[in-house]
Amino acid sequence: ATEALQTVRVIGAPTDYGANRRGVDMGPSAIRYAGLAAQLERAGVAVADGGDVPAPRAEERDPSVETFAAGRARFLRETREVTIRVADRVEGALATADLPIVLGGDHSVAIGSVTGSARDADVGVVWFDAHADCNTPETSPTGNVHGMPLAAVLGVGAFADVEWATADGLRADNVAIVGLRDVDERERDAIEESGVTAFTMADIDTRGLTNVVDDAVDVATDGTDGVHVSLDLDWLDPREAPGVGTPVRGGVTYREAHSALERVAGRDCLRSLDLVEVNPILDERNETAELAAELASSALGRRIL
Ligand code: HAR
Ligand code: MN
Ligand code: MN
Ligand code: MN
Repeated sequence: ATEALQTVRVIGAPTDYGANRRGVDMGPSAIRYAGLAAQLERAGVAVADGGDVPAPRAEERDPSVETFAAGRARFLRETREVTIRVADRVEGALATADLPIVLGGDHSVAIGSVTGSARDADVGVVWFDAHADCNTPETSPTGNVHGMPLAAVLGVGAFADVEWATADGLRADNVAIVGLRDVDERERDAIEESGVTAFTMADIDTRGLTNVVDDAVDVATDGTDGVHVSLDLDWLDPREAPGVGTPVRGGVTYREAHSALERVAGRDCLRSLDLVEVNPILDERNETAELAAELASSALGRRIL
């Protein structure tokens, strides 16, 4: 008998509430246009695209600052609406043994993918990003929720009381951030406090990418049922990935990025995946969206030989 193909379920989340710069809401279209389905098929999986979750345009809404005892979070109401929709779709995909890929959108959409992935399972998270995304409404210098999703899912700071944002089956012990090079002053304490494992670009320089990624996957697989990988395209160097909301020089190369996701595929632990922060307005001929599609193919185990 022939083995049934794994189906990947594509879930678009066209938001930019979490960011200052308009444009990442066009990420899902750009990544699809870049050939996501064809790239995934190269990895030997079947693709089911369920379209985008409804996401109101930022202009239609008041960016009213949510009232926390201390601090602020812009568009938190809209983020909540989208989070719940994304989480429901991710949960639905997993319930039929499909592998969900969430296309952002700004990185706040990961609150939905992680909470959805961790509803009925113990999950680990590998977070590829230039940024730690561990701000809380109290520590954020901007109030932008895309700088907060990891703190949110872990229930750090003011998020302790925000039920919809907290991931049930996730422990900080199983979270690894890889590629840090832009961390805010007060965010350092939040990282420390949260107990996540954080690898900087300097760790990659010193130990090499494959060692660091292997360690990150060890952290995320320890005692868990599977791993959620959140890929912020600003993880890569802006020379490779110019079309992102908040580029930071000194990121990983094209080859290192593929290598990282190939390592993940080799561990056979992938449960759900985000491709976020692609900004087509700032991109060059859609190359960053193409990169996102290619990297998804590597994460799904595209074979070379
Ligand atoms: N740390 C900054 C803030 O909190 C920048 C946010 C990060 N930008 C992202 N997320 N693209 O990875 O506002
Ligand atoms: Mn991010
Ligand atoms: Mn980032
Ligand atoms: Mn809950």
